[in-house]
Amino acid sequence: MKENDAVQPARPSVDNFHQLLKEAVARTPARPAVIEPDGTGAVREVSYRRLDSLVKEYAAVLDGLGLDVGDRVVVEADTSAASVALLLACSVLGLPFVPVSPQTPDGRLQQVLRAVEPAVHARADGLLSRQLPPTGATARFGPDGLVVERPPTRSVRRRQAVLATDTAYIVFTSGSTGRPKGVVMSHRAIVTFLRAVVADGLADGDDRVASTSPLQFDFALFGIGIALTAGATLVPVPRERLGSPRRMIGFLREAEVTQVHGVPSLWRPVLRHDPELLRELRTLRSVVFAGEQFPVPELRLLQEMLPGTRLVNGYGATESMAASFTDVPDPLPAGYERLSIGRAHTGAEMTLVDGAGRVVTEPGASGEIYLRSPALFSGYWNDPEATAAVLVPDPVDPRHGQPVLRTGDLARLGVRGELYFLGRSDHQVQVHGHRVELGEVEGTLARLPAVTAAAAVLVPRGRDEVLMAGVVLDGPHAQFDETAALAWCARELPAYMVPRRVCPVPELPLTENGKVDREMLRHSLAAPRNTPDVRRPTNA
Ligand code: HFR
Repeated sequence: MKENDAVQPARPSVDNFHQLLKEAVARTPARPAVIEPDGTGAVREVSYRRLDSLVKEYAAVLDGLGLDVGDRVVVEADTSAASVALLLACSVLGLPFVPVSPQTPDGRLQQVLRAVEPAVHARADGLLSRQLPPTGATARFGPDGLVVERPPTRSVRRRQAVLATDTAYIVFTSGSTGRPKGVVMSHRAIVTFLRAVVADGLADGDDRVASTSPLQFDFALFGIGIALTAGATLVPVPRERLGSPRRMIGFLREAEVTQVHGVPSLWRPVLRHDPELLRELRTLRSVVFAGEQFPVPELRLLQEMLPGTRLVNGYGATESMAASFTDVPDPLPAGYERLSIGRAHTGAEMTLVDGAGRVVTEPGASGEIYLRSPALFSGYWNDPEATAAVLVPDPVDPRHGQPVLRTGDLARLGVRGELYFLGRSDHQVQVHGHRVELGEVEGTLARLPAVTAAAAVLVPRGRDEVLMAGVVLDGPHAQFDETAALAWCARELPAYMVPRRVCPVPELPLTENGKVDREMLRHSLAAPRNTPDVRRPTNA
């Protein structure tokens, strides 16, 4: 670099998240990048060319703030053309984005802000203001631009360029055990992963990919990334559409969506109340689900309502964005209990390790999944101990020094090397000294005719803990006989795995990311009304 050159603004490397947009704009500038509500009840198309100009506009404002590569930007928004543009503008300048959804409670947002100490907290236009103490710079953004309300203090520029190993984003996991952890993903990790998954055929330029997860869940970032990489059209589904089957299906049908991304619970309302509505989705070619096991009875009904539609079981953790994409057999064979999570996408590999630390090679044997991949996360934000616990030496040969991801998931090895998900190692609970896999209890309950979904939890009872289960029935008027259900479990499971109670629940409580909220379920099942055999105070 010549001596008298002014410091060049950070120039991104080729495998920067923004590069995915550059390539899509070069290929199909006029194609819609995003289809979104225009605020009048209709939808508008935002072309790749228009998205690119919005990115440039945002990047110019951000670049003027004198931030340094690595300074964080918290983006509080739902998925939209504007929020996608801001993620890309941050990427081109090497500013890690930290997505949070507007539903994030103040307390949790505070935890994230304290952890990442963002240079800017950018909020989408139209969001109600929060009662938060000022945390430094704030900005608002929308289709008309990015406006800095309170400028950040200028950083000393210590970096010269944006590299593939720099951080693209930090996503905070719900941290089921206590404090949420920030998963740090590099540009190289996500670009390598997204290119591999599109090359494996998950989506193409003709797809209209509907995204239904909140922005702080990397399933939403996955939908954005897949659409950009394939040059497809992203169709964010407005949150208010998700609760009502008719409104959700209506939106998907009118937008002529070809692929829907969502957690299994996304489908529960329409499957329970109005499954025939699904037949209206004539343009739907594939459904990608991820995040937890799809209850088999519900999956069967979904498959029946969407004949010929590809159902893809996407498995993986935020620490690698995902690991495998496996087509659900069509039709699902009878007695099919455990969904296959197949084998890792091209460019990655899953290995099973048993309790003794040996690599599992025998079909039928089970162990913990270790993931080998160039798309692994860089570590947990500011938490080297937690990082060292999951980025571990390769169990096949630790000497080469390349770490692998210890997933905490258990799986069984199939005859052709495919894996069958068994559950999380921390969903193994001890009941009276016996190890119980909660997924096994849930799978057995889900085989009862009236049951469409089940969740088992350990509920404190006095000094003891007892196994209890909540079940969702297939329709608001379905009959349920708890005694018969318990007898069924007693026939199918060892005695120590039979729940003390099986309680019909109107719906399973869900976390912010749409997964079954076992903490919430434990509290509701422990509530007095659910335990009639507990002696009531006689003051009634
Ligand atoms: C996950 C991980 C994001 C985008 C994940 C696309 C895909 C996957 C993701 C979502 C996620 N069957 N159990 C399954 N990043 Br495709 O849920 N990430 S996470 O970090 O919040 O949770 C854990 O969820 C895994 O370790 C598993 O225990 C569980 N899980 N997918 C599946 C699953 C069963 N398909």
